[in-house]
Formats: sequence, structure tokens, C-alpha cells
Amino acid sequence: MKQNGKINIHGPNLCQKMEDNMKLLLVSPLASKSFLGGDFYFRLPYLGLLKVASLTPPNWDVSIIDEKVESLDLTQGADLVGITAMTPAVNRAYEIADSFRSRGIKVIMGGMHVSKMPDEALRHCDSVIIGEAERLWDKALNDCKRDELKSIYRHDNEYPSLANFPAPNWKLYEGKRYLPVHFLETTRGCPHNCEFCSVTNSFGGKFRNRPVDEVEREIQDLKPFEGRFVLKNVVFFVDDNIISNRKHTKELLSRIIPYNLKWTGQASVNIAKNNEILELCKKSGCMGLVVGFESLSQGNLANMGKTFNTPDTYIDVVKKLHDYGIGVTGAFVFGFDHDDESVFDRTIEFVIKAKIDVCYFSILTPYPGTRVYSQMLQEGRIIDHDWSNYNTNHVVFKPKLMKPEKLLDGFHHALKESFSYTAIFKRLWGNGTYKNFFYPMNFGFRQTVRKTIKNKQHFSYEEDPDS
Ligand code: B12
Repeated sequence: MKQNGKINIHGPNLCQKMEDNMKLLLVSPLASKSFLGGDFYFRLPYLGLLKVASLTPPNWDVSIIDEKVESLDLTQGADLVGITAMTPAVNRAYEIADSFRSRGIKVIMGGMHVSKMPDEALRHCDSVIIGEAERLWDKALNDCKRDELKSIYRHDNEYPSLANFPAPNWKLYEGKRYLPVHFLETTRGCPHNCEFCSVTNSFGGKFRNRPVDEVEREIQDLKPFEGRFVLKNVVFFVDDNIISNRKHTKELLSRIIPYNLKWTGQASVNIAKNNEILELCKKSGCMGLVVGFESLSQGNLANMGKTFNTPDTYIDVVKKLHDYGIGVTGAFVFGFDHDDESVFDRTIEFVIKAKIDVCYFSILTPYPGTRVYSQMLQEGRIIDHDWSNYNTNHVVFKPKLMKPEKLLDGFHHALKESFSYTAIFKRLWGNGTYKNFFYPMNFGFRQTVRKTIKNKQHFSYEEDPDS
């Protein structure tokens, strides 16, 4: 409760309605063990909390602390604390929540992990927003002011419309030591529902597109980065598939041509079949796309439900994107049921031969809510329940065709070999893609890989006598 403009953190009804502005602190916790979470080279701004901030009424003073780039003072005052968390950061999120609550400050949690594990989260916080904050956040804030916070807020049956979104206020991130990139979202949802992916079970099985006018307005308001950066106007489209709806994609890409952006995003292999979209990508400043190849095994692709991926066409997909000057970040996952120990060398050979600009390797990780999580639980194959290890560079389950240790060693071997200086030059040489984007990115990954291998996981699971 605020008295004479000061925050009394020990007041009994901290969220009671009052005349003064209330103080909301939003926190993005650091996933200390994460490959891409806590490392200097991937200090990326988090869009989710900016969206939550943008949905907050003006009678709240909002600040955001992202532990990736700054430290969090756990003794500070606030009327309400909102915490986000992906699975590998959730242990830290719970620590933070416990700490604020021990001083009587209310805590609301949201994001991918707690949306799937609300009961677990409620042991550490007062309230959980399940799914998207739009249309729920203002209700929760109002309830909070009246001291009537409910434990769970969820959408009835529908996913919220993406029209009339308030634009994120990037000023909230000013002065923070992020890499110079703006994140922007044009679509949510995905019909593919791949067995390991959290997107369909979180955002639904249909693509929902934002009105192009609103996206364009958001782009107009972005301020190019100042200072020593070579690339000053970089945007990362967080959409899981930039070609979700071809008509929407074409309109969007045509509209953004005049803004001289340099952008990256994610797309399925199907983009290679659409010359018109590739041309628009090129014209609108696309530097590169993350493409989910996932596996070189048709058996794995069939199991995961991604049969539109056909490994014998992958090289042509990469070549086609390179023809348009678009670099390819190739995403591969190791540890599927058809993967034996030969998968690593085959993949290394492939990424070099195909001249993949950046290799994005992950160990299969059963995230709550996914089909692979239910399967692993049912088959009793989960060997590690510590969420901080669910970061795609630890082995938390028993693979079918190799020992967990072999999966980890093979993953490290693949990373080391693909990010050796020789491999980097072999992959990038002659691609015609953005050198001052892909070379630094590869060298950044190389540093991260070295740290990942140095902090190697130690196993302590019980041997199954039958295996
Ligand atoms: C961009 C991105 C990244 C970027 C940047 C992330 C960052 N800066 O923090 C990078 C490449 C670094 C990254 C890394 C990782 N990522 Co990532 N990433 C994404 C991606 C593609 C978009 C995220 C995004 O901005 N979404 C749009 C925003 C608006 O959605 P949102 O964050 O979910 O927020 C909404 C709601 O969830 C909710 N909400 C969220 N937080 C809160 C908090 C409060 C208080 C409230 C009220 C509401 C609320 O409201 C928001 C608005 O509706 C998603 C997939 C996706 N479509 O979301 C995967 C995704 C989030 N990543 C995932 C994973 C696994 C990872 C990694 C662990 C693994 C890896 N090797 O890539 C690392 C770990 C990073 C870490 N910090 O620990 C998984 C998460 C699964 C899970 N259960 O946690 C996803 C869902 C991908 C997937 N296909 O499964 N990632």
C-alpha cells in the first residue's frame, strides 16, 4: 500500500484500489544453464513482457527487469510483480516469486511453462495467467486492485483476436544492453502440431494473423539503433512460420519494402516452393531464415508429424534460399526414436555439404504440454525432473537407440565440428548471404558452444536392468 507516495511493502492489502499510480514490476528470469538464455552473445530482448506492459492501463507504473542484461533487486518495493518463464528459467522464476511473496507482495506468473503447469506454479505465486495475456491481464489487474485476485485466469474456448493490439513500447528497454534488434510478431498459432513443439498446444492449431496495417504502424514507430552497429534497423519476426498465410505474407512483405529493414524470421521448408514470396523476402531486406529441418530421417519426421519435410530435398531448399541472398539457420534436433549414434556425423556432413549458414542443434526435450512429454512420461523414460536442465543441451530422457551419455557426447561432437573455424568457412564461403550478420553470429555461437561443452552435464540416473 502506498502512503505519502511511499510504498509500504508490509501493508495488509497491497492490491487495494487507491488513487495513486500502482507500481508493477515485470521480471524475465535468467535461465543460468541455458544455451541461448544466459549468454552474452544472445542478449535478445523479450517481446512477451513488452506485450504485457502494453496491455497495462496507464494508472500503473511499469518497469521491466530482464536478468539476462541487469540484476534484479529482490528488496525493492512493488504493488505487484509479474513474472514470465520458459521452462529452463522457471526454477529461478519460482525463487523470485517466493522472495517477493515472503515480503507480502503479490505475484502473478504467465508464459509457456506455467500455462501448462499452473498447480506447480501456484505453490509459488498468487495467480497464473494461462495462455495469452490479451483480454485477461486487465481483469487480473482490476481484481488485484480490489484485492480479489483469482488463482487462475484463462480464456474460455477461443483464442483472442490479434487485431487492435496496443504497440509495444520499446522505450521500456532503452539503455539495456541488448543486441540491436527489435522483435515483432505478426502471427500466432500453428496447425502442424509437431510432437516436440509447444506452439500448437499454447497458441492453438490455426494461424491467426495480425492486420497488416497494425504491423506496418508498429514498424513505422521503431527507432533505428544508434551507435557503432553496422546493422541499425534489424527486426526479428518471432512468428513460427512467416509463410503461414501466403496472402497475408505477400501483403506484409510488399508493405515493408520501403522501410529499409534488415530482417530475419522463421519459415518452413515450403518457402522454397514460392518464388514470389522469396522475391518479396529479398526485396524487403530478409537476411536469413530459421528453417526447421529437424531430422534427416524420414522415420523421425513421420513420427513427429512433419511429413512435408523431405530430407532428399533439403539441399535444394538451402540452395534456393541462397539464390535469393537469404541465409539459412538450419534447426536440427537429436535424440528422436530413429536416431542412433550415426546421426551426428551424418548431420555434420550434411550441414557442411548444404552450406548451412548457422547450425541450430538441440537435444530433444520433452516440454510440458507437448506430445513427446506425454509419451515419455507414459513410457517411463524421463530421467531428469529438474526444469533448469530442460534447455535443449541436457539429456533429460532415455533415448531409444543410444545411451543418454552418447546422445550428449554426440551433440557436443556435432556442435564442435560444425563450429570449427574450418567448418564455418566451408559453410559460409561463396553463399552470397549477409557476411556481417552470419560471420559474427557463427563466432558468437562458437563461444557459446565452448562454454556449453565446458559446463558438461553429469548423469545420475538409475540403469534399467533390461537395457
Ligand atoms: C523468439 C524466441 C526465442 C528467442 C528469444 C527469446 C527471448 N528473448 O527471451 C531465443 C532464440 C533466444 C529463444 C531461446 C530459447 N527458446 Co525460444 N522461442 C522464441 C519464439 C519463437 C517466440 C517468443 C515470442 O516472442 N513470442 C511472442 C510472445 C508475445 O509470446 P509469449 O512470450 O508466449 O508471451 C505471451 C503469453 O505467453 C503471455 N505471457 C508471457 N509471459 C507472461 C508473464 C505475465 C506476468 C503474464 C501476465 C503473461 C505472460 O502473454 C504474452 C502475450 O500474450 C517462441 C515460439 C513462440 N511462438 O512463442 C519460442 C519458445 C518460447 N522458445 C522455446 C525454447 C524451448 C527456447 C530455448 C529453451 C531452447 C532453444 N535452444 O532455443 C531457449 C531458451 C531461452 C531462455 N531464455 O531460457 C519454447 C518454449 C517452451 C517452454 N515450455 O518453455 C518455444 C515455445 C518454442 C517451441 N517451439 O516450443 N527463443
